[in-house]
Amino acid sequence: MHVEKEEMRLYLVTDRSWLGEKSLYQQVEEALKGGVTMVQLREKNLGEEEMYAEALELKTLCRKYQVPFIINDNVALAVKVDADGVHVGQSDMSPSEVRKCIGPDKILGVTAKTVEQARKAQEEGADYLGSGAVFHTGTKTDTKQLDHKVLEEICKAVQIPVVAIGGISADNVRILKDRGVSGIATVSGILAQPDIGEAARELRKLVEEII
Ligand code: TZP
Ligand code: MG
Repeated sequence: MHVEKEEMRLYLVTDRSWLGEKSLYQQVEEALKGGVTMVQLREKNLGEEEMYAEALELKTLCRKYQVPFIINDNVALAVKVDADGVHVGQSDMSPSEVRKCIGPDKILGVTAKTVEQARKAQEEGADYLGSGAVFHTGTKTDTKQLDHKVLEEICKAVQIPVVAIGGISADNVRILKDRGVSGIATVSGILAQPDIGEAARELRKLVEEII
């Protein structure tokens, strides 16, 4: 499915590291109220049944706010809960395989760190790309920083929207201006903040200013 560039402005990627007293559901709802335009469930250590229940709950929540709900890596789960799409990295199932499983109407997101990967992902049916890490991040330790010149080249090389990810906060988001991204994706820029709704509101405002 084609994804609108406006839907890619502020992409929340979940992480249970920052739960505190709140549930992930509560956190995601606060972020949605603050203006998040897309949500990705990214779970690395949850059992199958718990993940199914959580994915179903979050999908229903995102539908209420009319925001696309994407699942990281787990194509079978995405199909099972009828999520709006799947996001895969370079070492996950190939984009063309994922497309076969999810069909033409779902959103397919692919991580691309080079122009070559970006072009290939687009050819294989990706609807959007995630590129990073654009700044230092403590959230994903096995990722290298992406030169912003390369980010710009990736944006120029494809027609589909590109979101920048990695270490983005209200303090540095302006640095991404003029590189051609359609939006930003963040974990800690929203979920690690004391007021999640306010953090989302501020980031959304800043993103709109630089796009
Ligand atoms: N992919 C590249 S960087 C990253 C992912 C999933 C982590 C982003 O987390 P944060 O907290 O926004 O730096
Ligand atoms: Mg992955």
